[in-house]
Amino acid sequence: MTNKGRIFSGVQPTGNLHLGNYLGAIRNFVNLQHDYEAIYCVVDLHAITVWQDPKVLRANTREIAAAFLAAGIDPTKSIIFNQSQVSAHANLAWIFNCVSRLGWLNRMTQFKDKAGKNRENASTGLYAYPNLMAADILAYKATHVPVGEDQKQHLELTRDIAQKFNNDFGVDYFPLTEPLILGTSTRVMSLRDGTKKMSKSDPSEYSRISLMDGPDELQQKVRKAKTDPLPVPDLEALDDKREITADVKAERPEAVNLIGIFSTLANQTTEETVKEYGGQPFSDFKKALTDVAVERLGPIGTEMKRLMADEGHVDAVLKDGAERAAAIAEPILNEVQDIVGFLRP
Ligand code: AQP
Repeated sequence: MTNKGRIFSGVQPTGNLHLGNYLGAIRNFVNLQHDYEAIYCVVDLHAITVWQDPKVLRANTREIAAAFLAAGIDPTKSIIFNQSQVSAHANLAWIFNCVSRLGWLNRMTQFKDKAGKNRENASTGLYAYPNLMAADILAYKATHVPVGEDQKQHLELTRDIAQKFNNDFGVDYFPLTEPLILGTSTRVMSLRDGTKKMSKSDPSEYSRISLMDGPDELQQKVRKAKTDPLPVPDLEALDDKREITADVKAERPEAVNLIGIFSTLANQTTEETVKEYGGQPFSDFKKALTDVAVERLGPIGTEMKRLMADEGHVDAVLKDGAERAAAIAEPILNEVQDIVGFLRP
């Protein structure tokens, strides 16, 4: 393992890859690959917990792989692959279905959000999703998982499963994986509603910035982003940690969200941003936000489009990644099978 340990993280190929996925996850993946042995997965098994058109699923799988590459993940250094191609994930998930408890899954807020009122009609896969996520991570005995804030609860469940497995079988086998919730944009909010997270499944295109938006789309979306009549908050809106106070966040969620996005894209602190733009009308600040978004996201979108037109290259990266991932996960699965008592004649 390289220096600090081994990381695993995944993104679902469910289309509409957005700025939240980039700032909360993919951007960190790029930085972490220098210090950790990194395994980055396009989690297609997770995607089918809700209906996916097969043709679209294939295209979306390539889209995420292209985003990983375009953002700067080096496939010769890190592993990039799609989950279904390494059977250890599904195998270990079944074992974890038998370790994990119904009571634990019943507490998962993501299932409640995603199943909504139509709970009886949700797939059993959607319900058991966190067990598969634990298998994804523990099939590699990953020490750390970089994720956005929304995945923290699932990570805690992964630790519970690891601990129960170790206790049940009297072994010290699985590590207690730590989340890495990094950066200033661990929870990017919708451009239409600052109390809802930016999400792939929001029906409004104007709620999110897509990684493949061109300059015109970026400008339009930022211009239409909801704000309030007040100017950009100034230094008085900061607490003693030099972050926006909880009161201002609660009163002006959309304004605070745009400041967060700007600061992260511009690689500067909240304090630097409010010092520079505090008191100015939002129309001016939105121009600056558009410029930095075009500068930072434009090249990634262009490279993604180029890669998506080169299916052969993307598929070759995924195939090579799956072989390297399987070489790590298969021996771990075999050891787990021995611990559980499965005969391997
Ligand atoms: N709004 C967000 N802010 C910060 N990080 C985010 N992530 C997702 N949304 C935000 C992080 O992106 C990674 C990949 O997410 P995913 O595609 O596997 O699953 P998700 O969390 O279900 O993504 P979406 O976009 O929100 O999709 P839907 O609409 O289906 O729920 C994760 O590390 C996640 O934390």
